[in-house]
Amino acid sequence: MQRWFFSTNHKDIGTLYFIFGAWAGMVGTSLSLIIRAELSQPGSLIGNDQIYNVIVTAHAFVMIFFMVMPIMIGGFGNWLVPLMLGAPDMAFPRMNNMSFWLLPPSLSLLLTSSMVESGVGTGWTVYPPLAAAIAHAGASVDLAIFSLHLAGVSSILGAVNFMTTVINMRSYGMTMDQMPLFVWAVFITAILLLLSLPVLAGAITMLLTDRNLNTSFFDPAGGGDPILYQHLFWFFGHPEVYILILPAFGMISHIVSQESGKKESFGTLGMIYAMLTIGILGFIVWAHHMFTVGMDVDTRAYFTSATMIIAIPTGIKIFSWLSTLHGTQINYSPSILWALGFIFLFTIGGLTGVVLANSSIDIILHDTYYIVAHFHYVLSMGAVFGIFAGIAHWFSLFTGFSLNPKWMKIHFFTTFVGVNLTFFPQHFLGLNGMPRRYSDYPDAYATWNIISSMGSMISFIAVLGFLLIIWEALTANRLVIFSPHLPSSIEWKHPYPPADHSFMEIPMISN
Ligand code: HAS
Ligand code: CU
Repeated sequence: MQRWFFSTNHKDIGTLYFIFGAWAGMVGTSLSLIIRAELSQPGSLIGNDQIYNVIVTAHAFVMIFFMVMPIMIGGFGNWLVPLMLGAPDMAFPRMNNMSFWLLPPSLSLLLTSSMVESGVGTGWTVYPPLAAAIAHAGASVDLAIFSLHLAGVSSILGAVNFMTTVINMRSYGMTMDQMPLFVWAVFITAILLLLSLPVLAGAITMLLTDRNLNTSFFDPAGGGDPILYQHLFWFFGHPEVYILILPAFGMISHIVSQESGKKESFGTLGMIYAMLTIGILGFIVWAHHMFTVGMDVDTRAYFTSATMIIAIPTGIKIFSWLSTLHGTQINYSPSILWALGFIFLFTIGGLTGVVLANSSIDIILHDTYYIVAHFHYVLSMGAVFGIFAGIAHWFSLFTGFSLNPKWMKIHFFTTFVGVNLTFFPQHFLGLNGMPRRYSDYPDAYATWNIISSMGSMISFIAVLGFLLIIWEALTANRLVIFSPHLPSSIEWKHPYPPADHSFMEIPMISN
């Protein structure tokens, strides 16, 4: 078998995750384009609402579990955490390989679930009774559950690996408070994964037995309660959204501090405490996703207040990044452009989150496009901008080659226009009452939907351009030479030179 298949090297595995995540990203993008095509004008394109909902569900699953998480934690985490700790590799290198190889079967099960019977048209939340055996007969939902089981095992093993590595394999003399912020971010993300995924696994397994073995955990006819599923799902689901964003926070901190030219980022210890606070609070706010289930007013008041408190540590992070940049001469390189875009657009998404935290407002806005706008600002423009910032910043370390900076800037501005045109109008649609997860709408919603679909085409053109940029960088042979004596080439100012210099091993591609 090829050497890369069984590789236990954290860099090889990180690269596998990048390739896998990029591939899944293409699948997820294609699905999103089908969604925007269906919604690009009133009336029906696909002609089948179940299929439309299957596409929406698959889009969310692919993007969350097979694009963002593998790239951020699997790709950047594997590549950078051992280097930043001065460790020779991850703590459990062979388990690391297994974490990766659980993902392709998991993705296969998910894609199969969309292709057999009538697919999973439940949304990524998989709520019963819609996801139960009557509304979704056939094997589709079961296949999706198995897919999540495998992805969950992969992530739990990965989380154990990162936590063990961070706790035990820091280089001699590096205390926890001296640990780089990206390592902290991945460490806290791993804790969140370890504590939240088993709850999801429990919930979907209970759903599986409800569907197949005549249990009735979620079926009132047998004494069960469908709301119990929602509580279990969101006890996982809310920490999951911070799992998706914390590694980006970590990457943005490195980029902002490096690009500012200052020796250290503003308030490093405060950043650590802010991430810890976000991680802890993330576990006690879950019912803000369920304000419409008929909660009593005290419970609503509690979840509103607890949720709004998260704006404080998040604000600490935003203002610390801005303070780091304060007074510096910004050299608008691709990585700082993505980082600035991240800070600006993530803040917009965060502010609409605070709007939604108010339970009385949320009862109006729940299940409308306002929610879709909120989470795409924090995900498509938060998490994804973080990924692009990381690629712009570390591509040369990973490959030994350099990206064309001019094309990278064009890519940034095209993406910036595309995603804002796609998602900003969705705030208006939501405020006007357009519900999510429907394939058609009254004519009154046409204008903003047309603009939104045009925005998605611009983003798609940007994606194609990015593929071209990667291809050009890999074939143009502009070799980058790393040296501790070139302070600007990579973050050598920190006390963690890579444990080995294996970028010298990267074979030169000759053309
Ligand atoms: Fe969210 C729904 C509330 C952050 C992702 N979120 C979602 C969904 C996703 C998602 C995917 O309370 C939909 C799930 C589904 O399929 O149904 N979210 C928040 C709040 C925050 C937040 C308060 N979300 C995220 C992040 C995500 C993410 C990060 C992924 C990366 N979200 C909600 C609520 C819902 C929700 C409701 C349910 C809606 C429904 O009905 O379904 C916070 O973490 C955001 C903090 C960040 C900031 C910005 C920077 C802070 C500064 C400090 C000053 C700000 C202050 C606030 C003092 C706040 C600059 C002032 C307030 C003003 C409005 C001016
Ligand atoms: Cu939440």
